[in-house]
Amino acid sequence: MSSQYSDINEAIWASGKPTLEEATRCAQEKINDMLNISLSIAVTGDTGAGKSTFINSIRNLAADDEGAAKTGVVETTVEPTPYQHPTMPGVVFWDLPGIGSSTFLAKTYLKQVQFDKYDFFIIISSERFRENDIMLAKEIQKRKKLFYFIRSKIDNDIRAESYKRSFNREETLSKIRRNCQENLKEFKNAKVFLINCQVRNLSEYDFKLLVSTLMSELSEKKKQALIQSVPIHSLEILEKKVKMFEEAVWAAALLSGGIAVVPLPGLSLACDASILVAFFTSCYHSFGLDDKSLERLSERVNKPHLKALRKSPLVLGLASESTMRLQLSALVGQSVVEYLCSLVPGVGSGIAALMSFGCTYKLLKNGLKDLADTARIVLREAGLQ
Ligand SMILES: Nc1nc2c(ncn2[C@@H]2O[C@H](COP(=O)(O)OP(=O)(O)O)[C@@H](O)[C@H]2O)c(=O)[nH]1
Ligand SMILES: [Mg+2]
Repeated sequence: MSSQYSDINEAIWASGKPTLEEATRCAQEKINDMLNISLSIAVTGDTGAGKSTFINSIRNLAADDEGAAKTGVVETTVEPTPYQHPTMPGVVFWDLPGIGSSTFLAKTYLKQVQFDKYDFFIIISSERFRENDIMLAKEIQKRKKLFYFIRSKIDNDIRAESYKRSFNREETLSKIRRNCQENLKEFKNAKVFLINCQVRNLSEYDFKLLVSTLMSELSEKKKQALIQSVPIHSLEILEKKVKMFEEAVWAAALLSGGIAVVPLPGLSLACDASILVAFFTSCYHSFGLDDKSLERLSERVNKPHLKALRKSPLVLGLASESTMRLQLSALVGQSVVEYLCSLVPGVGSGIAALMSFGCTYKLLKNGLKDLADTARIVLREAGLQ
């Protein structure tokens, strides 16, 4: 009995909430947000601006990868086309062909594309933003939605300028930035990001800034979805992901450790062990540790040995979803926990018999560290630190 009490106290302490009820409520919200992510991003701009290229890159796909949007083609319709994230189907990028000629009013356009279903808009241009882009942004603003401008193909500008004797990279970038701001002066705080949309080079200019700006402006729920799904192009982005999962460990432990008060309606998670599996699976995909992501990364950075890096038992256990599913169908409840315990270092096999907040907390923490360390090694070997 006393260990049950100390367990509850430990969970309440970890949550930072005053009571178990509040801690449970907060944990359910957090885990629900984390495991049922949904994000709809509208990407618009003129033909040739780089929409399809950007959509592929942010899904970590090259133009010729399976499921990639076709690039270099002229759109003939204003029908929005959805592109799902390869491992997170709740994250959808919508390719919205530009408004086109000025005969199309921004209002009509927004209605036609059902603007309400998007969490925010990205307006891409490879040159000056046109009157139509500006009109569209104003209409989006009136509807109190977020919008961001991307000035694409920055690599081309830099290359063109680099032949000049007086070339200075930073100055050139500042000049383009100033021009964009001037071009968009109707908006007090227009946010313009200079981007090379191609997948190999996505991280070169303002992509990190775009991610951190979105992180600071989106709601907690959408922030979770964004940071989970965004491709890892730098250690900074990986660490943001790790931190997000670290902050959810107490919540997952509380919900799966058998001490949570009666679940609130709407929580779609059925059994305790499934939270643990779902947590690790989310980390695994978010850190880009699945075979396909590793393969694409090794091609992108031209380092074939990445695929052959030694993987920890937990990574291998999560590697084949079918294996995991098999394990799950053959095992239930405690056995799944026992199986996970056998994959995670420093947890010990007898722990499953004592399932409690403290034990699940340790299992989740150590497992997360194992996956994060693997991702850090991959990044270092890929030369992306
Ligand atoms: N160098 C460079 N080329 C780009 C960039 N973005 C797109 N492109 C190229 O521009 C062309 C048009 O891009 P696409 O994504 O099809 O434009 P969309 O019509 O807006 O979807 C393609 O050949 C892309 O490879 C970029 O940032 N840098
Ligand atoms: Mg396109």
